[in-house]
Order: sequence, then structure tokens, then C-alpha cells
Amino acid sequence: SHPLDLRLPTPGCFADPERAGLDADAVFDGMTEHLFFTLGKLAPTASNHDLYMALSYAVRDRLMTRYLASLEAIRARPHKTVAYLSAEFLIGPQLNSNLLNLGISKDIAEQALRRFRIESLDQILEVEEEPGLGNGGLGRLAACYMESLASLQVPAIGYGIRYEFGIFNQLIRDGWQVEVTDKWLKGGWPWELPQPEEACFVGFGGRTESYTDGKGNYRSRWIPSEHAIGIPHDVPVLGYRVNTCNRLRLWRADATESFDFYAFNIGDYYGAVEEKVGSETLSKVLYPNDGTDEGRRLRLKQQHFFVSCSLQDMLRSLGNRGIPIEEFPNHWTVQLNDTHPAIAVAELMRLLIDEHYLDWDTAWDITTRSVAYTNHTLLPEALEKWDLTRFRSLLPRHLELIYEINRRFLQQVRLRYPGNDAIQRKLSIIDEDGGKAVRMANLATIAAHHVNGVAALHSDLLKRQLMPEFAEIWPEKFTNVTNGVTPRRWVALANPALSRLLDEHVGPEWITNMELLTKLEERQHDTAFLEQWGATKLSVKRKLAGYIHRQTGVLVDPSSLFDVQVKRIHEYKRQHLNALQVITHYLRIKNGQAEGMAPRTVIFGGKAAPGYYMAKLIIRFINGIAETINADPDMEGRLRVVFLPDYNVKLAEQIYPASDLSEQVSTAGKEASGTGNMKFAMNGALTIGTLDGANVEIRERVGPENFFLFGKTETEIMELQTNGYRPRQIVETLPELAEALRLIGLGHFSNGDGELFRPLLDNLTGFDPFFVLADFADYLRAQDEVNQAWTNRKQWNRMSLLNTARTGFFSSDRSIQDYCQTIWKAEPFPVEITCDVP
Ligand code: 475
Repeated sequence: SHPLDLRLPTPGCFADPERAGLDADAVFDGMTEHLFFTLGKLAPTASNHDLYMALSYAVRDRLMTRYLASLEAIRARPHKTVAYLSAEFLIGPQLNSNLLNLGISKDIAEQALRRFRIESLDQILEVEEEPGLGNGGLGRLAACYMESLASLQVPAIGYGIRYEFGIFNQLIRDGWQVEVTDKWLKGGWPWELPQPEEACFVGFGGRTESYTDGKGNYRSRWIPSEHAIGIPHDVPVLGYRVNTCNRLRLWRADATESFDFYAFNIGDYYGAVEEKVGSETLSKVLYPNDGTDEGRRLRLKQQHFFVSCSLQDMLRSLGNRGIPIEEFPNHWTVQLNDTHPAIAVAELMRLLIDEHYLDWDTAWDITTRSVAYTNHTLLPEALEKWDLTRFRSLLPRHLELIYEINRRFLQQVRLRYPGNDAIQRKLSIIDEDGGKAVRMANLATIAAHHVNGVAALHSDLLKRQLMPEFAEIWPEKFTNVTNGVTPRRWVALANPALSRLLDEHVGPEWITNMELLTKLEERQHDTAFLEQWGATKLSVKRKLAGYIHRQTGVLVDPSSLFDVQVKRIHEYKRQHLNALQVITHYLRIKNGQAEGMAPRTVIFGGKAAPGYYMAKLIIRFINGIAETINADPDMEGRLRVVFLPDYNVKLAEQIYPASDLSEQVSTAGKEASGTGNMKFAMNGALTIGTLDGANVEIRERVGPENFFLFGKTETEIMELQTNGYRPRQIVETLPELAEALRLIGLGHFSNGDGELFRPLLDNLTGFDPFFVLADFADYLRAQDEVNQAWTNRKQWNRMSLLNTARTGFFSSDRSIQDYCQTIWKAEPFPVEITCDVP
């Protein structure tokens, strides 16, 4: 490849930080300029936020050579690019990860900061506002994948929505969750580059009409009644110590000035303003549901908005380079992150047929060779379905195209299963049972060249349970890519103490090749090293203990076992199973049966969807338990319970490294993969978990002797379900459980209010839809094993070390390599920048 000499101010020479502008003097000079010219501030009066902004701008400047060189490289020499379409990107704080990937060490940053009388980088990182543009696992996965794509030098662009308000901030008031608007943009966000000249128009509503073109061809077109403009806001995504700097392109909806002329001309000033306000609300707020489909009209509008902008952007980039449209699949590989962007199938067909005048077969060939679909959940309540009438009123042309896609597909089905009406009804994109609806998973599956699940078990269940007929028709379409997490953020940045140890004993290459961590196994019997391993963990726990005290006022003992469950609150994730375990632990202490039980700190964190009553009650329940236990003198030095409010990426970075025990206790078959489970294990926490999602693969890799397994398997759960499950009978056989439930019913954890947790008790003893009671006894047994293992600290440290050593597989670098080879057929494209700049 040809090195680019862009004659740009900061060359990409990692070998020579001074000439690359990455030394302390250059960073200081950059900060000084930005303080003065960009922010209009004088150094002596600058606040920490001002200094955060100045440092961020100075760092952003240093991304630009690589950013522009990466864009220019692709423009000059086309190469297949990954388009990752996702309604969510939960990217987390940006400053520290850009410092790391650029190669500006903490020491260099602090040298620069000291000249502004700031002693530690942490003081500056603290004030950074994180963009909460996602709910949980799915959005965070997209962010890890963008980071790994860049680090592996694969050209990629992430397409999404620039929500003005991200996931709400969570307060806890009287034990209840309170949602507060997330105004992440209020202080200015320095990491985005708006590109108003690349705006796109998107239509909604209206009608379709048929016409005959100049050549006598019969055609259709869409006459929308409403429009929005999408303005791209680009966020640079730099790879680790490479020149590749990809982009996250987030669309902000703006008013459609050119379309309000009519209203202005008749003097309807307010009417025109109304349309302006209406189109702006499109990118206003993220829907805070994780794992449920609300079927709201505005949500479908958001989806079509960002998908249409993104596809137009891809087509335009081919046009700009004079590449024929038939070449689309060789230049773009389009990944649908769940069905949220699945309207892309119909929109790409519409753009190709109605606007680029291709025939159906050519358009379908292009679409199906470009698009692939990742499924993230089997829960029926999460599968997106759009009411047909609503869908037609918003996207009438898309519905016509979907009908035609469906007609052709069902013809194939009829040939394959003649006379089998049930199969046709089941596979149809249109749900005809009850209120008619469009099934987005069926649309995505029919069009995609690959459909993948996110862990081995999940991909298997996807094939065998959710889509057996599709898998029979297209066996080669279905595949697995087990999720992964980026070791840059989740080890190097989050856990500098551990990273130093790994650098020393494995060598710094672990950070881009996590399989090297197996070298740690050589140390598994080295007493001194194991002690150092334990001491490192303890040092990180001290920091978290400080944070817990500042946030909640609860004093926790850093040498106690930190037992942690952080994730969205959901019944299938079973935080209430963990809470019941805590009550049992408490009762054993109360009843003098706690001999040999090591001191524990049980930590919870996570948000509940604002409309999910049972999840919110579970938060109240945990806080009730915490209040009772933490106030009881008998619990002093033995048991502490903490609910950390407002769990987000920034807080997660504090929590994973400080954990001893990772709670992964979902009902088998319900958690598609989990990714927190990987972050815990990499940071040396042991897992207590069910055979669900990626837990299965984590256990296989770390070894069953280094994992606390409990609970029914997916098959056993299915059997229970079909044979009739009676949770009340379980209570009768388990006195500890009965006592816990009795106390809850007496209001022991709710200041005497026996009614507060009644719905939770009724749920558990009535239907218990997630088999909490069915797994309770085995869970307690596994918790006793945990306690035993913790008592032999050398043994525990060894198990912890083996967890870190053997979880290299769960690096998102490995996941991305899987996607590149099996689904995308995309390859690295190193960007060269000459260092010989004057
Ligand atoms: C799974 N979010 C995890 C993770 O693959 C898995 C749903 C509807 C609307 C908005 N967001 C959602 C999810 O479905 C989601 O986050 N799924 C999660 O994806 C990454 O590790 O098991 O629950």
C-alpha cells in the first residue's frame, strides 16, 4: 500500500512521541491554546471542567491525522467496510480510552496537568460526562466491537442515533428508583464533529402511487407527507496504537426548513414551527427498555430515520467514488444489531428500486448479499412486532415491498412444505393471528445472508427453538459468534493495578493478544505471586470501598468478600434470588448458625425500565434488606448490603476490578450471552452461575473446578414447565426459604409494612415464572462452596488467577475476527502515515 503524506501537523509516528505531538510539552501547549481560544478561559481561573475540555480538545487534535488518513485511505483505495447499524452505542467516557490508544501515558498527561496545578488525571476524568446512548448489554457490545474493529485495523463505521437524552440517571429515594433526565450535552461534549453538509432527508407517512416512466416501465413511488433531516455527528474511534481511526456516525434529527414553505406562504407561522418541533423530537430520547418491545410509533420513526440516513450515506459514498451500485455488497457489509435496524431490508430495496431504478431481482440480490442479522434475545416480549395499520400509516411504501418479499418467500415455503398451512403462518413476515403485525425478526432472517446468536447455547436455542423451520430451509445461514469485551477498556483502563502485574509477568503484548495470559498459569503454585495477586485485588477493593462510603454512607470492609451483581434489573436475571440468599445469610447469623461464614459485602447495581413494576419493586426490596441488615449491630463486621445508584459505564469500570464473586444467576435459557460475566472473570472474579448464555463457555475455559455452578439446565427448566411447576410445594420442603418469605410478609424489611412486597411474594409462590424457588436450594449449596473456597485464601487467589489466565477467548478482538471471517468477509486495511513531516 502507498504511504500517505498528508503534510498534517501531527504525524502518526508512535516510535517518536515528541514529533508525533504526544509528549507532555505538546499536550500542555495544546491545552493552553484550547483554554484560551476555544473555551475563552484564562488558566488561573479554569475549573476542572474547563481543564477536562481543554485536555479533550488537545487529545482530539491528536486523533485527527489518523482520522483523516483513515478516511483518505478508503477514499483513494476502496476496501470492504463494515457498517454496524445499531440503535444504541454505549461508548462510555472517551478521554482516558483515547489517551491509552494514542499512547499518551498517565504520567505524560499528569506532567501537563501539573502545570495547571492539577495533581492527578483522575481528578479530570471524574468530571467527564458519559453519553448514555444505550440501555445495557446490546449497546455496550456495539461499543466494544467498534473499538476492536479499529484496533484490528478493519475499516468500519458505526451508524446510530445521537439521542439528546440518553438512558435516564437513577436516583434512589426512600429505596425506590427515581428517573432523572440525562442531560449529557449540557456542558458541551468535545468528542463529536458535526457534518451538516452531509445531511440526509428522510420521509414519513403519506401515500404511494404508480406511474409509467419515460421508457414505458411501470413503477411505484412514495410521496411522504412529512420529512426530517439527519445531521451526522461523527465520533472518532481510534484503534489501540494503530493508525486506523474509524467513525461512529450518529444522526441528529433536525427541522426540515425547505419543506415548511407552504405553511409559511399561507402565513401559518405556528403550523410551520410545529413541524420543526415535531421533526426534532425524533432524536430527542432513548427508549429506556431493555428486553421489551413497546411498539411505539415514535420508536419505529427513530429506527427508520437512522437506518434511512445510513443507507443513503453508504450509497452516496459509492456514488462519490464512481463505483457502480451493483458493487454495493463488495464495499459494504451491513450488520443489523438485533431487529432495531431491520427496516434496512425494506429501505435498501426501496432506495435501489424506486430511486436507483434497479429491477427487483438485482435489488434483492444486492440486499441479501449485504445484510446480516444478530439476534440478542429469545424472550418473546422482546421480539419486535409493529401493528400493521400503524406501520402502513408511517411507511406505506415499505409495507408494499415487505408484502412482495413475503409473497416470494412464502411461495418457496409452499414448495417445500406443500399443504402445510401452519408453517406458512409461522414463517410469514405478517402475523395474522389476532391484530395483524409486521414481525421484524422474520424480515431480518429472510433477507440476511447470516443470522447469528451471541453465545454457543443461545445460537443453538435460536436454531432449535425460535426458528427451527428457517434453520431447516437455510441451515448454512445460522451461525454463532460468542460475544466479547475489549481488554483496553475493561482491563487496561479499568484495572491499572492488575495491568501492571500482567505487563510484568506476561509482557505488554497481552493487551492485543489476550490468549497470552495463559502464561500466568506458570505462577499458579507460586505462593509469593499469589499473595501479590491477592494484594492487588485488595488495593482495588479499597478504592471501591471509599466510593461506596461517599455514595451511600455505608462503611464496608475491603477485606470482606465482595459479592457483586450489576446489570439491568429484570426478573429473568433474578436479582431477587440473590436477595433471598442475602436474607438466608442474615438469618443464619441471627440464629447463631453462621459459624465459619466469612464476612461478605453484597453489592447490587442496575436500572429498571421505568414502566417495569416488578423490576422497580425488586430495587425497593434490595434497599429494604440493605437498610435492615446494615442497621443491625449483630451484622457488624459480618454482612453488608449495598445498592449502588446509577450504574453506568463509568461506575462499571470501578466495580469489575474490585469484585471477588460475580453473580450470573439468570434462569437457564434466558440470558442470551451476558458480557459483564466476561469482564468479571478477566479481572479475576470467580463466578457463581447457572448454565446460561456465555457462562457455559466461561466455565469450560476456566475449568469447572474454578467456577461455582448451580441450578437447573435449560432442558430441566423446560421439563418443569411442561410437567407443571408448583413453587408453593418447594417452600414447604425448605425451612430457611419459608422463614425468609415469612419475615418479608411480616414487613421485617419494610418497617413493618407487610403489604409492600406482597406482589413479589405472590409472584414467587404463585407462578414463579423464572423458577427462583426451583433453583434456591442448589444456589445456597453453591454459596456455601463459595464460602469454603474463600476461607482458603491461597486457593482462592489461585482460582482467581486461573480465571484471568483462561478468559482471553472473551476479548472482543476474537469476536470481531470471527465476524470478519465467517460473516463479513472483511479484512484489515492498515493505514500508513509517513513520519517524515517537516
Ligand atoms: C442480552 N436490549 C445479553 C447482550 O449481546 C447479551 C432490547 C430492546 C430494546 C432495547 N434494548 C434491548 C437487549 O435486548 C439486550 O441488551 N440484550 C443483551 O445483549 C449483548 O449479552 O445477554 O440480554
